[in-house]
Amino acid sequence: MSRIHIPRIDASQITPEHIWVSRREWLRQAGLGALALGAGGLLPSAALGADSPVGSAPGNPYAGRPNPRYTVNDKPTPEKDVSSYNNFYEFGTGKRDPYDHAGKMQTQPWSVSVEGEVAKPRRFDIDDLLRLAPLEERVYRMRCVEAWSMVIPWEGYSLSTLLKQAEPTSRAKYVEFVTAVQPGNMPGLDERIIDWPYIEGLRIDEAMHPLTLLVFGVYGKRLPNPNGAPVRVSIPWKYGFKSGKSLVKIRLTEKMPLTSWVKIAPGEYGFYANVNPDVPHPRWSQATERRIGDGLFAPRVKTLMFNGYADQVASLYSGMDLRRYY
Ligand SMILES: Nc1nc2c(c(=O)[nH]1)N[C@H]1C(S)=C(S)[C@@H](COP(=O)(O)O)O[C@H]1N2
Ligand SMILES: [Mo]
Repeated sequence: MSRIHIPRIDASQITPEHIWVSRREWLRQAGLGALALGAGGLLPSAALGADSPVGSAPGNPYAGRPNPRYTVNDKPTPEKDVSSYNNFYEFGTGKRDPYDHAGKMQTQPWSVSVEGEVAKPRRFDIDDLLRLAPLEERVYRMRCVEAWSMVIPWEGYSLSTLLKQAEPTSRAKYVEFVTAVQPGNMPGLDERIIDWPYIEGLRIDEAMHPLTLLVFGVYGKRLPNPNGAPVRVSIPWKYGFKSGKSLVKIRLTEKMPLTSWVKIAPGEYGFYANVNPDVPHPRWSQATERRIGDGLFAPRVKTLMFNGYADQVASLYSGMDLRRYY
């Protein structure tokens, strides 16, 4: 294992906590903005349904403020494809299985514990998490290891915001993501492909990178169950399998976690799993991808190094042999 690179964070990327507008204040401003423009972008809170975590707040709690710094210009994938063409093996291995079966997953109440190498271990319920910071809308590319891709407008905030709350110790070198297991509600658990729960992980500097997003919504709405309700991560420069859905635990560790796909097939899936058109999967090329929603006859798209995020993340891997650390 090569040495750990400490991320360089320039001051402009750090938002001091005292200048965060409170979530309620942001919602108020968003509401006034929409009224001033005459836009009909706000949903009555009743329309959010009984499971709306902040149902009493005015406006739509999932309409994050667009963050152009972390938004790509590609045309977003149609909303119906984002939730109906998917991988979520807890519900089966078919691309439509999550859409057909994830409705039974219980997402309320829900909490996420942050533990391990932290000074302040804590369990956050969903309301706590939503109150931590205003949501941003970021349109991210998503590239599955199976060579299909999407462009998804997520609503969330940087995972670093949450991790800082727990105060990682100097021994925290990795972050492990543990996702939900609900026997009875997840028909895919019977297929014993994965030793449940589904586990993923990042190096600490990857986890603290501002692009690594803790996601609560998509398309301005609460996350649908097939996309990992009520909270998941999105790491846009890595293959989709790194982005664990329906998180229940985040554990900071000194040792590299043994992640689900590395455990199943270490010769095919590495811990890093950075999108890399130059390193083929042993059984297929990673040079191009099929954009879901473009139609079956649309030309394939060239896959970009780090999924197009090289300017932002390549420095995390300087000096590493990316053929070896795939
Ligand atoms: N818990 C869990 N998370 C998961 C998976 C899974 O099977 N279980 N599949 C991964 C894979 S392979 C992909 S491509 C993405 C797909 O979901 P998304 O389109 O909502 O990002 O979820 C990832 N996260
Ligand atoms: Mo995937």
